[in-house]
Amino acid sequence: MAVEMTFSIIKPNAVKKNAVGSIIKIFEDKGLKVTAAKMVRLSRSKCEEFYAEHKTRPFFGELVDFMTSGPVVLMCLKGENAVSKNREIMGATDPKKAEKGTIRALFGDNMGENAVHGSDSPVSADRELKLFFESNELVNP
Ligand code: FUP
Repeated sequence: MAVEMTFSIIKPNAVKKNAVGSIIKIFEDKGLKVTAAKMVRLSRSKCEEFYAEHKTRPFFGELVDFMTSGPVVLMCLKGENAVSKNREIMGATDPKKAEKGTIRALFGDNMGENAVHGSDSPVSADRELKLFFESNELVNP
């Protein structure tokens, strides 16, 4: 088992429904620690860079519209196997298919507005954390 850092976003629909605290509590109760966090409104260009791998997908425009529609919470989560643990805690991309008790089952509205993002691999986590945090913001607290 390795201690890892992963990148998490609480998406605009979850911020709008006042679920920031409830979502962070779930991460903490399951053993992940928030080691960096900021609430921001993403610019279109930063959001397009973040989701670059989906650029040619039909839902890309809608996804960027949604992710820039209101404030989001950007976080670094740390813990044993943080990348895969976070994916388990989040649940499946489609909230209708997400296991009971997962964040997406609890707070997701649909495939796009699915409450949270979480890095899908340690390599993605590294890229995504560097995109949104300075290295001095990620020093172990
Ligand atoms: P995930 O890793 O679970 O966030 O899912 P993906 O990387 O497959 O999708 C990235 C984002 O695109 C997700 F937030 C959901 C959104 N998406 C859609 O809006 N429609 C789709 O058909 C697939 C994904």
